[in-house]
Amino acid sequence: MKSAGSMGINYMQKLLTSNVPKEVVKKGQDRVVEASLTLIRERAKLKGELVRGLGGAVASTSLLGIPLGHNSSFLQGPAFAPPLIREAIWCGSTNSTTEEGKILDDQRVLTDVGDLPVQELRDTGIDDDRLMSTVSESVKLVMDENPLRPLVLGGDHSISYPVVRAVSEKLGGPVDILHLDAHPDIYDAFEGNKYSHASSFARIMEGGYARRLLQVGIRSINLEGREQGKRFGVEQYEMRTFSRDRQFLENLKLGEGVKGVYISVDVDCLDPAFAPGVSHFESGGLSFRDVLNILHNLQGDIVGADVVEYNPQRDTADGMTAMVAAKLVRELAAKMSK
Ligand SMILES: [Mn+2]
Repeated sequence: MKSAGSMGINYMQKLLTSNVPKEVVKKGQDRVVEASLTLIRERAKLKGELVRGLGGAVASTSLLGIPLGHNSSFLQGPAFAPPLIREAIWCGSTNSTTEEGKILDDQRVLTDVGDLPVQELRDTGIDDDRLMSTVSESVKLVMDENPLRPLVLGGDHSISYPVVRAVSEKLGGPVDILHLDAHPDIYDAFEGNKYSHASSFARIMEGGYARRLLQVGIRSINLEGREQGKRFGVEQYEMRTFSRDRQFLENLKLGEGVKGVYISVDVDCLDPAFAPGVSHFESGGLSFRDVLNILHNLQGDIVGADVVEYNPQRDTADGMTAMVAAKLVRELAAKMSK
């Protein structure tokens, strides 16, 4: 079996094993990293100027795509998700007003800075330490442009670690995290990969980037998941007790006394009946309305969010789950903007 670090699309180790001198390769990698960040930086600047010019926004959601799938333990499809989620957001089958009345084609509510070119970056042979740092940098570039706040389109769940790290570092302290998922993603490492999509919340808790971590929708958890949860003081709300916890979870108040609230939504928090386009089918999940009730009623200053693990390669032919992911993004964008 190939190691996690060598999996993925168009990944060329050849550069590193060729006769090209190491420093030449390194310089080339530096240039591609910088060029990739320049595109995000300039788009974020432009969108920031636009939103500030329009005036009146305290917080304004901006989409940032991280098309990264190689840290999945099973399937790689989430690398292809961001453009399909965008297409579904604007596909015209519905209007641009969210359930709570925000208008998405008002750019003070929603802008887009595009995708970090993850495959092109990996194609230079950079390792995941460098790649994840570049993801963090891209998030900080969005946050440089007040009042823009990042809503990140995954990608597999490994991206939440560099994204939350960036948000916390930029704001200068921990956040409270609401994490909706079938899985706790808190393995110390999975199959030897510390950046695995099943380990992102272990890295986040170790880094001290979260004061509270609430995991909701959990229904695939083993002994290590529970022990790691205890070790880090995670509040794990399992589906088997959801009917009991519902009242509490639908009236959350988070982020007071810290830098705000971060929301991470793994599409597989939903029952596969609602969202079949995910890598890991885990029955007994949340309904779409359950998720919206939790999100709509949450009180707190949302400083960043992600929607991850949509896998177009598992979706129905008509892209049903793309619409589901898009609606999550729409409602979250509306909730973040103010
Ligand atoms: Mn999951």
